[in-house]
Amino acid sequence: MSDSGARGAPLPEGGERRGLFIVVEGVEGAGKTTQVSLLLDWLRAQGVPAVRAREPGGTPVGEAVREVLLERRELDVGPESELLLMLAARAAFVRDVVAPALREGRVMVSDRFDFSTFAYQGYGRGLPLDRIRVLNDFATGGLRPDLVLVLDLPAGQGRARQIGAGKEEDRIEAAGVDFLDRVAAGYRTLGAEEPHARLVDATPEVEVVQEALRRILVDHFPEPLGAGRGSTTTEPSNPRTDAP
Ligand code: Z5A
Repeated sequence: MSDSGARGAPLPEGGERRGLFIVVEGVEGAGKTTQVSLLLDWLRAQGVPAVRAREPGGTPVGEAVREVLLERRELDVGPESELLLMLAARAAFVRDVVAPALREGRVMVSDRFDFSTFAYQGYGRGLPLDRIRVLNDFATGGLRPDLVLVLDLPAGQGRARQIGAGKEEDRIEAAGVDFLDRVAAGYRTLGAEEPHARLVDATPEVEVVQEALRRILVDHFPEPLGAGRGSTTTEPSNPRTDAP
């Protein structure tokens, strides 16, 4: 088990934290969904009780917030409202999804968590990071991930991948190139400076990125992730079949 000091406060509503909380972060198109799917395949093939989730989402409240914030492009949502809605979704996500999984000893792999708020609402929208951290701690009860894997990709490359995949811009992505560049730079800073984060080059092909992620996980968690219990070699998988 990690002793990185990133685990934060006790679980909401008590209980022992027996599992691991791993988060994959990065700009849109960085490959989070793809990489989370491959990690889940790899973990489950080793017999690790792994589950996946995404933010915003994962609960009825979270999915409702997701719809308002991402799909309702006609709404004029100010930065403060955007922040508080994200955190409202996070409070439910931690209480109803993350904490039970950690109590049950599962390895939770989440597509986005609090670095998204620091990157988009902090570095991107310009809200003060120190205030965001205080409000985020209130929403999470102080619970932090064991490890955050930040996929590092210039925002333009991520958008190009999304266009290639036929994905339309959501309300937040539509904020413009400068905004997305600030978000990407923010992620780079967080990935480099936060002690419980690792920055991973997301420009190579999918299998190369996956191999890098697996090596980091084996290095960090040799016990629960079973170093020697399975190869880190990427096996064939269809990442889209395991979407949330
Ligand atoms: N948001 C926020 O503002 N504040 C918060 O606190 C939180 C979120 C939690 C959620 O979007 C939005 O909410 C997001 C931030 C905001 N809005 N923006 N911007 P989301 O997470 O649902 O979606 P996304 O991140 O914007 O996009 P995505 O589709 O999930 O991207 P991805 O998961 O990183 O990439 P992918 O789907 O795995 O791959 C995209 C395409 O690239 C696909 O065709 C892949 O086959 C291809 N791909 C993947 N990897 C590679 C490599 N290595 N090489 C080449 N091509 C690749």
